[in-house]
Amino acid sequence: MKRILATSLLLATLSAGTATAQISLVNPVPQKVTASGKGIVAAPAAWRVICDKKRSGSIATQALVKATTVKQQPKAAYSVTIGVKGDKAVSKVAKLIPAKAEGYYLSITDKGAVVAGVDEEGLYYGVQTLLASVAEGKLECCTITDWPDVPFRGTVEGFYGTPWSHKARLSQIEFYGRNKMNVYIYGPKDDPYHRNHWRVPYPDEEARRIQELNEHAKQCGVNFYWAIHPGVDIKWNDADRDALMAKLEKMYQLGIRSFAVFFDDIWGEGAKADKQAALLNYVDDNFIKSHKDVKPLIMCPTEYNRSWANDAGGYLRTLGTKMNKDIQIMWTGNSVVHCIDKESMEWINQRIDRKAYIWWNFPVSDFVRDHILLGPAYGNGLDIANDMSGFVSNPMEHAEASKISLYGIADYTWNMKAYDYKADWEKGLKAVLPDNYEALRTFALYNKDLGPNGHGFRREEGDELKPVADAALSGDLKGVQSLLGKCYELRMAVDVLLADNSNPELRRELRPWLLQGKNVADYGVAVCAMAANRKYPNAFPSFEQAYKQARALQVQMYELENSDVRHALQPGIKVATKVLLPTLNKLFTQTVEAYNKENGTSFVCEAEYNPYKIESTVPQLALLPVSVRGNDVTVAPSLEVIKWAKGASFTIESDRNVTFAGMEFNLGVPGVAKNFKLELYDNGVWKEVSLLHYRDNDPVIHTGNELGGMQASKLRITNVSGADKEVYFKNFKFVKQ
Ligand code: 14T
Repeated sequence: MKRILATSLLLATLSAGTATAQISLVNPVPQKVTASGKGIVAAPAAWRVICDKKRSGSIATQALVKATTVKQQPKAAYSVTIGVKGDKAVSKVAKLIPAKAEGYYLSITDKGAVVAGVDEEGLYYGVQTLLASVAEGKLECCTITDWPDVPFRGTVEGFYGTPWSHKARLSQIEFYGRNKMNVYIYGPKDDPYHRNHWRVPYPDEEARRIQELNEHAKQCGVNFYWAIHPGVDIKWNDADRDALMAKLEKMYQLGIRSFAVFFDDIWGEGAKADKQAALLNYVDDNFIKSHKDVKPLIMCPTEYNRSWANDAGGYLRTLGTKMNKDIQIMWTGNSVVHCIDKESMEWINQRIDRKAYIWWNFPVSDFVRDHILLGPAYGNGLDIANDMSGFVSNPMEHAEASKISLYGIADYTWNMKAYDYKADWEKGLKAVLPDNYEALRTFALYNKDLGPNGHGFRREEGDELKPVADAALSGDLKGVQSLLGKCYELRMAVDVLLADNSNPELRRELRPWLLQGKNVADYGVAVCAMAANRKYPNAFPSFEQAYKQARALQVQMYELENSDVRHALQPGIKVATKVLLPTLNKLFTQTVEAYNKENGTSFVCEAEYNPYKIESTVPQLALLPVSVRGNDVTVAPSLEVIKWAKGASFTIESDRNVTFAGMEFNLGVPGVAKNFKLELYDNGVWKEVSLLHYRDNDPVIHTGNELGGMQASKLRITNVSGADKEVYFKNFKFVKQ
């Protein structure tokens, strides 16, 4: 056994990056590159910038001046000539500039470079390409003609949960500029001045921060869109119309020049298409168009995806016909979380009579907070560039980790036909963590899928592992060895990342998943040792030793999920759930079963350790994770409207008897306690416990005093109203003694 371990250790190799041409460092992939002259030469240590006087203050010039890779020297031999079409400096190449918005022409030789933009944006992007291509001290002689496929590219900070920090936003914006994305829509659901208190102006400190973000965005060539979400309680009267105008005007005073209005995730009065259209036309005519320097208005409709669109109700067609054509309309696709294809673009564009502005709900993880999504951005059609007005991604609350897929979204939206998501992913990982790229790659391999979720959106994870998994499960010792190698590889990657100092923010975000990755890898080593021991019964560790360790790691995985490492409302830490962990669990179970059979023993062969199980005839509740923290047992909240059919129930079962101290839950609707029955199961009988609200307008449901001290192994809540009910599942908790 010792020998087996050593060999697999030696054989476990990490895939190393290969040396490639400099242009490969440029993101996004340029439209046209022609190699020329001397090929790859050493980058100059210094260069001098030549441009028309009026260009000296432009952001492209500033980006060159601020560059750390190559110094500015007025007498340097290497010249960088930059300008916008019409400038004297670039008159010689004027004809070579592509006639496409934000396009540029770039020529790099060993003597000098010329960057000529069709506009200021194009010039800025040409400079970004030049800077990226000298990043590693080399320079590739070539000419590039380049432009973006999609006019608006970037992100919408539109998720629920902890909004990004100010520092994270500054870093994001910088990243967008570098990767040629031009949109950041600020719309965090949990900013009170964006949504719940949309009428209230920002306090000074918050206003100053938004101003700083906006200024920074300008420097990075990014349009900072400030979004407002008035639908929660808007009245369709002059007072609220004026309140909206006043708030927008205030934001304009702060320097904001791009705006969005969101009507997502609301119902009732706020959700009426004709009212929304009339209001936005008013805003468009009297605010957006009256300021010459403001970008076209973006709106997010209430029916923002096909599965929610009630075609007969005519909501989308009303927006399409009544709303000014220059107002852009957002769209998430066939459902809330979905990839976009040609057919779905045609469907929506017909209805809204304009090109939809895609809001892609990836890599957002606010509905699967137990996962972190480090996989590539793939699945959208490569033939839909001309069908959309914009494409933004809704990312994770983990800003730094989101950059892996955002790097891909930058690439996809710039040059769709050339988008190769696998190659892009490798580049993205390098861009996010150049010093420890291999470790990040290995770890990311096990953090791609979302696990089962209400939106049914899944991602590939672990396909490359399947042959190894099958071999190991078939009892082939070589297969077990290879699986062991994978576990070591993961273990090593985790340790490297846990000590990485090159991107401390990324390390902080990944930490819970890294700690779980360590558990999974250690568990894998123990399970492989158990399996190997079936062939070499006298080797170290013995079956029983390895079994004991595997069991201990199952408990540790469970305990970590329920520890302080995660926020109470965001329980669970899941890693490698698609292939690796299920494989290890299967191998554990089959190995224990075989051992028990042969030896007449009765070691527990179930792999998953969780004392609580949910069962529910309300499908939306059946998959919610249960977590424990001290004496509190919590069920994760859901973001959805829950369709709770009459007679349907929700049951939590424990593997032992629990003594209850208290309980409360929130179905989001005041007064619904009377529609539900709570029962506890003890010794073969169900006993009812009363439910009540403390206040009329308070949705929280409490239990009667009789609960305290009761013992039970199951708890069941049933809709006894005699009718189907629509509720929420905002909070659910009981407390043990
Ligand atoms: F505005 C939209 F385009 C949109 O996607 N809205 C939200 C978004 O903020 C959130 O991050 C995303 C992923 O959870 O989905 C939307 O939120 C939902 C989706 C639901 F299905 C909220 C409640 C739901 F029931």
